[in-house]
Amino acid sequence: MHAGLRLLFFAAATAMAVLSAGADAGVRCAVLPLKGLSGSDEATLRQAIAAELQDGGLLVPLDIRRVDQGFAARSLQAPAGEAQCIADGQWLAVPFVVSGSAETTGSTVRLRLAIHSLYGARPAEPLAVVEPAGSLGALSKRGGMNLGRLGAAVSALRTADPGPAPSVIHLGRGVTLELCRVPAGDFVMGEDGSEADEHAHAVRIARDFCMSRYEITNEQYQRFLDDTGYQGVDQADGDYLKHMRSQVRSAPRGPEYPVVCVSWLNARAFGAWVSMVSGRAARLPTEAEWERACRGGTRTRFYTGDQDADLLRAGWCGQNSEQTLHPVGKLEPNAYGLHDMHGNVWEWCQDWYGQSYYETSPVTDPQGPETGSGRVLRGGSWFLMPRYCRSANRDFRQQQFTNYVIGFRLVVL
Ligand SMILES: [Ca+2]
Ligand SMILES: [Ca+2]
Repeated sequence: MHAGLRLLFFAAATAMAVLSAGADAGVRCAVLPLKGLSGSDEATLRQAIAAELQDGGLLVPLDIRRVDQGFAARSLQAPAGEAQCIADGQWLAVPFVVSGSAETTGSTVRLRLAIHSLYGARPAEPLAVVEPAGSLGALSKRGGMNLGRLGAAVSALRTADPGPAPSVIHLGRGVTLELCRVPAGDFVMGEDGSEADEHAHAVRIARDFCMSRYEITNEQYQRFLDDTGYQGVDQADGDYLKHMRSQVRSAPRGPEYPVVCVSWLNARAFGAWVSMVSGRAARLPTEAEWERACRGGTRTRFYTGDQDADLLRAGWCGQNSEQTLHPVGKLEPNAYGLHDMHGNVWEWCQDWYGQSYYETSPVTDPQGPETGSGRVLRGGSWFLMPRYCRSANRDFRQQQFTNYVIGFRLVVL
């Protein structure tokens, strides 16, 4: 991985990525429903908060109606705590959320407003808190709440020191593996009206997990081979490079490209090595973990939207790849910070594939069928039409199979 990339504080990187989209681009945020107020008072104050943040020139709050519709559709209330703020921000796909509560004494309303960076090292700790108080009329007057500190806290991230390292595993010789946190929670897995094996159903991921931010790269895989002398188990007698050369004459072999021509068995072995090196359990994602991670809180076909054109911002597919794989991390990440979940290379999952598995799978942490003839592949590749790169699309191959469009990433607990 590029040395500079390793050092970037995740929150700062996110803020800068958004800001670099254009000189006038603001940083998206969402003002969540206020606790302790209801009806028109809540609506009035929250609109005023959003307007004042927007006036600050840096933050661009989502339309309040859109936030409320999302809450209503999910039967959610005002956030009960920091963890809920983070979860809400993630399904709203914004890097920052503002949450608040109010206490009313006589005609005085005391607000406590906090802003959270969802991708900081400690998202549960607010970046800044303000506590304006006054009558409803005074607070909802333009600029009446003095919210400058909330915007300033976001602004400060742009120039901050790199700060605490993001979650990183050191693989030796300066090679690292960056991780993103994927929150526990409920989501709808699958997509009705698409392919027969994608029956939409409720799934619960019981605990947070980390996932590698990028597809595993040549550099990382080579560290594993160098460190262990591992001889591979696959249809190419373990010589993944020889096999790869035979299939793609001019395949990019740079360290920052996703490793390909690795069987499921070899991907699993890489996970075991990372476990040994890091002292943390590392393995392939279950199919449910993979889809939870890919969606980043969305229900759309791609984490960027429903249209094929939306995919092109996030994933290398047959329409934008120029018929080759690409270095990891060049396109738009999802709300969890994960790159290339759509396209570039297919990704092995831990599970056996079962065509009708979704009909009978347990709600909580499904692990795939007991047995099968192939292992699950997810996300599509640079080679394929957009519909094969959807969040819900499933495929499979035998576990010793390798080719030049299949790679993987890891879950680390
Ligand atoms: Ca991929
Ligand atoms: Ca499929």
